[in-house]
This record gives sequence, structure tokens and C-alpha cells, in this order.
Amino acid sequence: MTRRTDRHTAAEDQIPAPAPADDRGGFWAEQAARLHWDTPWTRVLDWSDAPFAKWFADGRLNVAYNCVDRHVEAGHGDQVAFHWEGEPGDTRNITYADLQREVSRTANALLSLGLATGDRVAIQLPMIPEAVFAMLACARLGLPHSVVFGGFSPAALQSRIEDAEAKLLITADGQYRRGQAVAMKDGTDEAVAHTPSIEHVLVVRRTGSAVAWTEGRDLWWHDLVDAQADTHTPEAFDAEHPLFILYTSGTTGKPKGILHTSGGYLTQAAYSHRAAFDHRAGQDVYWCTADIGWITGHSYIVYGPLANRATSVMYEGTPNTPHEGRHFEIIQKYGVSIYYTAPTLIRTFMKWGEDIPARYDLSSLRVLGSVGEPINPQAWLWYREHLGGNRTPVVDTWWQTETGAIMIAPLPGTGLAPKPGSAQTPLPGISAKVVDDQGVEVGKGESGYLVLDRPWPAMLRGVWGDTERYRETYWSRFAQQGYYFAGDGARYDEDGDIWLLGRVDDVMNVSGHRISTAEVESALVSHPSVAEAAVVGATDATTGQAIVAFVILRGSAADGSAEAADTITALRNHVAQEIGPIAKPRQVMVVPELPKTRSGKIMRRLLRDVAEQREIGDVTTLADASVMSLINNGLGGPA
Ligand code: 6R9
Repeated sequence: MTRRTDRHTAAEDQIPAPAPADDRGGFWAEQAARLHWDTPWTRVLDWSDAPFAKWFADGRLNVAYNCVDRHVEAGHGDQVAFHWEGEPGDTRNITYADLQREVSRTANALLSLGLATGDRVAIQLPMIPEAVFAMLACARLGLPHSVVFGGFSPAALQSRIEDAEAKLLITADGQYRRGQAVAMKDGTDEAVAHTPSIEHVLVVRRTGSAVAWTEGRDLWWHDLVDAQADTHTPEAFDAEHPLFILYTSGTTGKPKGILHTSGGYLTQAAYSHRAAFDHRAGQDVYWCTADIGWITGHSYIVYGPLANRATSVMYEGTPNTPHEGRHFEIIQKYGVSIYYTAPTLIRTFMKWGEDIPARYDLSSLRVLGSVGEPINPQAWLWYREHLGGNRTPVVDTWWQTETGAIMIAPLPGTGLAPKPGSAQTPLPGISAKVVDDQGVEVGKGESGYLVLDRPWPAMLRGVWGDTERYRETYWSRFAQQGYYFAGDGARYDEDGDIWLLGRVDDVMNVSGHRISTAEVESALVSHPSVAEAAVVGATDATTGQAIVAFVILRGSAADGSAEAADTITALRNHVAQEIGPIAKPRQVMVVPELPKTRSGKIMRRLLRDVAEQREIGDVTTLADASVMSLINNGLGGPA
């Protein structure tokens, strides 16, 4: 197997030095110049209509060409782009030349369906190569994609299709989950039954399970795509042409469609992938374990690595199928040198035991990355020791769906002293601050809110269809200063390094997934037995936070204690059905009342105390101070 082609040049691998604070434009211009532009830009940033940024606005490029064709044209067609591992053990090695043919076929297929530039395409697929082909075909044709995580419910898929008015849905018959073939098309059929914008459903055969079929609407991928010509000439689009919409949870019940565009996004996705992981094209074997349905999958499985001509591993299944050493086995098999995962998985590995990674040869690992939530020092140290053999840097990367790419991380090879648990410092070209309520920067050793005080190339360009929500959510909090409010708390240590402290809003982080309390509450109250619900994120040793729901039951459900256990199970399942299994509460507690302020606002802080079995904090702002003992008595806790 010729994995290491050594075709790279030294210059190609060099990590640029940090930009001086006053030359961010020059720095990003240099990074953008590493892409192929059909029409070069003349202006790096136009911030005159802030907070709506335009980067490289008069430049034109094709994102898919940059991720695929240009590498083939440069003589790297035989380099593997993806070593794909299916959960049942089937594999596929896809070279850049293969990728070019597959993406071209898929693009031709989408054209044959009459899709035109600007039309939206929804994608709900398992972690199979067709997911990448579909995204890149959309990018190639200027069709913004909206990828919906495979674990989301039909209702969640439906609302995302409706919001983006997608014309095409690309899905699969089923997916493998823990050794089982699980239906997927049943769910997508349920979603599209209510979405008139969908004209066609393109279905990949993955599990071979029987599916219902709507003639005229449904098309098999292997019938339509495989019959197409395998060449397609890409067309250039404006740098600000929409590339994708990705829905993420906010503080209200309705997810926001985060909009990303082309030139600036690709510039920063590529730069940050190269810099954060010290990635060397043609040498490294890189593996990001995220799902394509999240931003990490978009930026660090698809766009960043492919723009950098990476050889990646892509894995379909769960980490313990068929055994708990599966990830380590894959690292050993392909000689993975860069591994990028989430703290929740590291803590799971810790639980399974260090003897499992010890059975495999992990000496190929050179850089380890972490994303999704603050990594606790214990997990950081375990990760470095048991995967990295105490040799590798651990790069803790802070960023968000909205930022599009990594913003804060200790770059390897820059001589920064490692600090377990700290993302440390903004990347070159990026500026971040920790500020107080008034927007004034706090001092060393102090905490506050994390803000981004300068525009960045991969920044969101808005919330799909809702300009006001974009301004309100991100730019109103520190409007005077013009800072982007990230929603995270942070602290400067004595060296001025940044430590992330978790969300400061009503967004929970469960296994690195963002879920809003409001979303789960509205799912709960949509159940006939629930009168009222309040949801909090409680600290959890494995998942970071876990969802704990407090419900007041109505009618007969409220008094029949024999049925209480059944009701709780039913409610947990109901939430999983409404949103998806990731939103299933760990606990549902039936309570007689909820703690509220005089203005009727639920005091989640106090419920969190209950959920985490702590002494109840200050109750003086409660409308009725006896509520907490009522709740605690009912739950059998201390009064
Ligand atoms: C990339 C991604 C974003 C939220 C973010 C923060 C948390 C992500 C983190 C981290 C501390 C890190 N978060 N990475 N917190 N340290 N390295 O996860 O995007 O799903 O939009 O979540 O995740 O709270 O605001 P997204």
C-alpha cells in the first residue's frame, strides 16, 4: 500500500507565522491564495454592511474543483482521499480520481433532475461515501446543501426541509447501527409526506432492506447516478455564493439555519485544518470521527481535508461495534497519524479501560485533536497517555457551527507549553476576547463572556430566512462594541491563555451535541400527559452534560403513581421520537410545581441543583419559596 507518496514540498507544509494584529487581511489573503480562483479577488474583506461580512467578494471559484479536480490535475489522482470502513466490515478505498468521477456522476444526476443554481438539497445519509459525493456535487453546482444528522427524527427533518424549501432529499434505505440494519427511508418518507417543496427523493441502497416506493418521486441512486457520464466541467461561483445551511440549536425551540458561503469558508476550513493538526498532504493519514451531519463533519471530514489533499479515514459505525477496540483497530490498520474526536468519546474509552488501546499499535499517531465541549484535564491526560504514548500534542479546538472553522486552539509545533483543558489562544488571523457584562475585557485570572471582536473568513453569513434573528442572537448583546457573542463563558489564566467554561445560555451540550432546553421542553409539553416542563443540563461523567427534565403531569397521569414509571418511559421515548435519540432525557422527574420568579421565569439554576444533588442555592427571588421543599420532598431528597 503506497500511502506515503512524499510528493509534498517543504513549503507546502509550512505553517505560516501568526499575523501581526494589524494585518489580518494580508494573512487571510495569503491563505486564500492557496486555493484555485477562476477570477481572483481584489478586496479581502468588506465589512461596510456589518454584521454581514463579504470576504473575497469579487473573486470566483468552485469549491468542489478545489477539493477534488485540482489535485487530480496536479498528478495526485492515485492518492487515496478516503479509506472508508463500513460498520459490518466492508471497505472502500476512494482515490482522488475516483472521487472526481463519483462527484461528476452525482452532479450530472442532479442536473438531470432539473436542479438549478441556488436550489436547496436536503441530505440525510449514514456515514457512507455517497454522503461526501452528494455534498461535493451540490457544491460543484452551486446548490446549497442542508445535511441533517441521521439520528434526527422525521419531525426534525421535516422542519429543516420546510425552512430551507429544499427541492431534493438524498437519503438511504437504511443504516447500520450497532450491528443492526435500521430503517431510514421509513422516516424520511414520513417527513416528505408533509413537505411539498420536495420534488424527488434520491435513495442510496445501503442495507438492502425493503422500502416503500413512491413512483415518480423516488429514484434509486444506483439507477440514476451510476448511469451518468463520469465527467463534468465545473463552473465558477461568486465567493459569497451560499455553500450550505446547517441547522443548530439556539435558545428557542426552533433550530437556526446557519448559512455558510464559499470562498472565505473554504479558505479558513483549509487553513485551520492544516495548521491545527500540522497536516502534511501525501504523508498523513487523518481521521475525524465526527458525523457528517454536524459542522465538524462538514469542515473537517469534507471541505478542509479535501482542500488540503488529505488522505482520510471515514468510519460508518459506532465505536464499540463489534468490539470496544474498533477505533484502535482502524488506527492500526491504516496507520492513522492525526486523530480528531470529542471528549465524550475519550471518557467512554476511559470507562472501557486502558487495556483496550494497549492491545493495538498506535505508534503512527502524531497529533490528537479534541472538539465539542471543554475537555477535562483528566480526559486530556488519559488521551495523551493511552492514545498518544505521551508523545503527541493534544490540540483542544474551540469553535462553533457559526464560526465554520476552528478559532481557538494551541497549534502544534509552535512551542506553546501544553495546558490540559485549555484551548489557549486564537489562531493566527483570529481575534477573541473575554469580556464582562459591559463588554470590557477582563483581566488575567478573571472570567466573563467569550466574544469574537473581528470578522473572520468562515463566519456565518446569517440565519437562513431570518436576518433579525441573526442580529438579535449574535450581535445585540455587545452591539455597542460590535462584538460577536459566542454564548460561551471563558476565563483568562495568569498567562492570558483562554479556558472555555461552557455555555452561558439555555443550550445544553450532551456528548458534544448542542440541544436547547426549549426544544426538549416543547417536545415534552406536546405529550398529552404533560402540563408543564422544565429542562436542565446536569453534569454527567461521560456525556459532559445530561438532560434532566422536570414535569408536572396533568389529569389522571398526575395521581396514578402506579403508572408513573410507565409515563416516564413514555415521555423519554416521546422526546426521542420528536427530536431524535440524542435528545432523550437521562431522567424525567415528576414534580408538583416548578420554581419560578415573580415574573414567571423558570429558575433553572435551582433545578440544576436538584439534578446534580447539591444543596439548593439562593431561593430569595422565587415567587413562592416553599416550592423547592415541595419538589425535594416529592423526590425523596433533603427538604
Ligand atoms: C464545533 C462544534 C459549539 C459549542 C460551543 C461550545 C462547545 C465546542 C469546544 C467547546 C469548549 C471546546 N465547544 N468545542 N467548548 N472547548 N474545544 O462543536 O460546534 O456543535 O455548534 O457547538 O460547543 O459551547 O459554543 P457546535
